[in-house]
Amino acid sequence: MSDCVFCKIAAGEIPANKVYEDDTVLAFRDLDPQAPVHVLLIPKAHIASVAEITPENSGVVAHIFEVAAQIAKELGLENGFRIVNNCGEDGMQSVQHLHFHLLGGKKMGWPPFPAQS
Ligand code: DGP
Repeated sequence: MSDCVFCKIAAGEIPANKVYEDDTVLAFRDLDPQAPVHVLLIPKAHIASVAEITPENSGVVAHIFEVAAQIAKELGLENGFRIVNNCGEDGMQSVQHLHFHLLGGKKMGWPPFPAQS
């Protein structure tokens, strides 16, 4: 997608602080970190969101989680971490290219959202 910022990062057209790359997956530091470790994992091929995952493209999602486990070890997150996906408007997704947030290096809170009536 020509106007997709994460497609541009995957293509090397926009710089990113990469922590992992292979033929199908890229991981890079979030520019607005919410934890001491905050890495985004994306498929290089454009998938808009979790809502667009199908039997045909879901293999890369499994691979993303394999990579996440590897990165977590490499970045010293032996005590645990959180993987977050925001999907769609209600999920507060701001970049319309599938991505998973790998967050760690501090004790997380739960629930992750303010209570509402
Ligand atoms: P989300 O709200 O789940 O769609 O998260 C999008 C994240 O992407 C947000 O934490 C900020 C990050 N982000 C947006 N643009 C860029 C960029 O150009 N470079 C990097 N490294 N991160 C970006």
